Amino acid sequence: MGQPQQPDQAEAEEAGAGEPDAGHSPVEAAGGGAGKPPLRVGMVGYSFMGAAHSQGWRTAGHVFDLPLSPVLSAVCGRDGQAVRAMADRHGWAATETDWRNLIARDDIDLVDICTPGDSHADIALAALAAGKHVLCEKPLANTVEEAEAMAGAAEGAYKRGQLAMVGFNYRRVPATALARRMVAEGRLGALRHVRVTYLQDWLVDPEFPLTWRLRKESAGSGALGDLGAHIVDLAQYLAGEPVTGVSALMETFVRERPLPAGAAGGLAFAGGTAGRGAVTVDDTALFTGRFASGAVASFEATRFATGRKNALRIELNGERGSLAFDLERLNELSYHDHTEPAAHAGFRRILVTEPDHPYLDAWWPPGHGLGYEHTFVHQARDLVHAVAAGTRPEPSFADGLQVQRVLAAVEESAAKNSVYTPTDTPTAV
Ligand code: SOE
Repeated sequence: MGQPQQPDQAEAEEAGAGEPDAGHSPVEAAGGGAGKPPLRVGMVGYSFMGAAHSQGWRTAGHVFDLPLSPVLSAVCGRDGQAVRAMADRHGWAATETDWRNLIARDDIDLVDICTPGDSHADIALAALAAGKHVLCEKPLANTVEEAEAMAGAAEGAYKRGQLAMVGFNYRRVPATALARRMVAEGRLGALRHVRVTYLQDWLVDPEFPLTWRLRKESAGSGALGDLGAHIVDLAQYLAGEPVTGVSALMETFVRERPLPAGAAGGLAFAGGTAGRGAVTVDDTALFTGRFASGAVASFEATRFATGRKNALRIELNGERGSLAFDLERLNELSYHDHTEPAAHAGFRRILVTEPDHPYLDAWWPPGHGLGYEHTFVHQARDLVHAVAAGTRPEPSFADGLQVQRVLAAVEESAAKNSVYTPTDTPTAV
């Protein structure tokens, strides 16, 4: 399978305006779809997340028996040449250089938004108004106000038969889905602690340039929105309840960085730089939180955890047992059953590769593990099923709004010397 050529290409350049690319003939549907009605996807953004979502759409129908067959109809980005190269590599039939033209196409049923956060609201609202289903990368938006508008529009659209989902892909790791199932079965009993960290280190070098993820106007926030959004969603999803308030601390360690000379987007950078500019987002966010049930949580999101590449770890402790997960060992789930006799109780490793584990009936024999990209295949699978059945997909835009409220409360608390800050009116998760 083709990997993205340059995961760090210009994500910030992806949502712009320009001329449609008319001269390319369609390629085949994403497969496994003989005789099935199509679900025609148009994607905005074509870099790291665009590549990951492409994997999802292209593979889902080959692995799972889906009611609709995903078709990679068109991909959109401002740089016509770069987006054409991406389309050829990943199997998209056509390209556009203006997202408005993509939305206007009548060969698109679903718009998949993989751009930086500053364009999520505009694209999602326009796509819903045009009658399309929407999948939007996380975080849902850059502000609570935008997220509220999006969740409101999604609710109205749902009544017209359109669906809207947020791309919190870590819900779709078989081990986290199994953890959710075990919590819902009551295996942990009353929940006491949720302990979650998301650690990366790609900003440790002070000469790493000021890309869009380091600018408030494009990313909304830093480690908080990028990584914190994931762990807030995962914690709420696994606990089965929303965070109701937080006390937070945020820090920006490197306040000025070189400006990239050209377009730059991702987590590795090879281009030139020119001048310096101010970093306007957080490098790290640490916060504690409360759940309505009385359980408490701690969160840490950082891009400065030297040596940690993509370490999302979550542990839940309840009165009857505990669960622990580490994204860097994503085929495993640790479980301690506290009702067993102390003499032989203890954490044990569940190898989450059995056919009766979530998503795994369609994959490889036990022990033949999955990876990061499969979360995007599962995301596509779940959304296709929801579209076919007309059921509300999860995580919904309302769930994305709830996460946004927690992020806003974290920023407010950090600005007020960590004072405890409620998350407003929590929606169900
Ligand atoms: C960068 O920190 C990033 O690519 C996030 O934006 C993704 O959401 C996460 O899955 C991996 O890391």
